[in-house]
Amino acid sequence: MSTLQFTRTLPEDATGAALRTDVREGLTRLPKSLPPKWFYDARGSALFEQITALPEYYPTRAEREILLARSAEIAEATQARTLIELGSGTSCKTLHLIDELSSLRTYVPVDVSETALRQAGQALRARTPGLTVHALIADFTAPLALPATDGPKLVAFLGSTLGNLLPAERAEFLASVRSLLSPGDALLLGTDLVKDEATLVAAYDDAAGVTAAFNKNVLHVINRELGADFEPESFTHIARWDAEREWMEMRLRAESDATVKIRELDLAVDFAAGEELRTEISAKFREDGVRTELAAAGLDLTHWWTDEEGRFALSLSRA
Ligand code: AVJ
Repeated sequence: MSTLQFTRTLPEDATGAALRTDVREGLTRLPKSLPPKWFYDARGSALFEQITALPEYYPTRAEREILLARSAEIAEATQARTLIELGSGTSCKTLHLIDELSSLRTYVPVDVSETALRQAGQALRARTPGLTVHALIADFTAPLALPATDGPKLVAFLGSTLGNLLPAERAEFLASVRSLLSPGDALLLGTDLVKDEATLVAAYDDAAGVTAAFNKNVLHVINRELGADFEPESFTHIARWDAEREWMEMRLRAESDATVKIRELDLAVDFAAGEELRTEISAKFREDGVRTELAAAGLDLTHWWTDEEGRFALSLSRA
């Protein structure tokens, strides 16, 4: 019989407290910035799901192509008995990998969204008899306490979410992942690759305007959660390639002078006409850079797979 279990390691108000700190810090410094994790309320998550189906947004399809082509090899190379997926969301892309991992006993999806975990857990339980699903409601950017499970372990971090962290945050994150692993365990990492600027900018500034709505959603989240009076329509969505740092940036540009009141923070924030608020970086990678960042965390890159068009990579590395 399959079993389904949930553990919450996020205190009930952790999210609210973290949002208040991030908004106060990010909006009282220059240049202003907000961490991308606050896009993802129910509406933001639905908009992100729409983004993954846009013709311009290739990363999700490219990563799925690699997972379909390589899951058998991943199973063979890892012999994993436990799969831990960080930021699992709906677990959609992972189903094929789970099917191929014949030695798998336990799946540990980790996400801040209990709703997404419940849906994924129910679906998996129906689909994969004999699999223990132990869902963790947790913020994977904070230190994780994992349930005791059999090795070898495989940690999966897909979707190029690593690219949403700044380089110093990535180093800290990879070191904390490494600390979860024992010799013989592995990390499966999805990374979007450096490519021509036009392709990248189109992926983050689609013709239908879904990414623009997703970007502005963070202002709706702050309005609702912190009693702020942002007028999302008076901000313009910007997607820009930083060729030096090799990352995409999403920004929101204030179109006129404005003062925004944030009631719950007892704070008034001034925007000058033309001022830009950074809402996301999405770093793009090269094989050498990924190998170097993994090595710095004590992980040895053993496999590097890309889609046919060379747009996206999955790598396997070992502790
Ligand atoms: C969360 C990493 C998958 O950076 O590409 C999509 C989020 N932002 N469009 C990315 C996102 C704008 C996305 N990931």
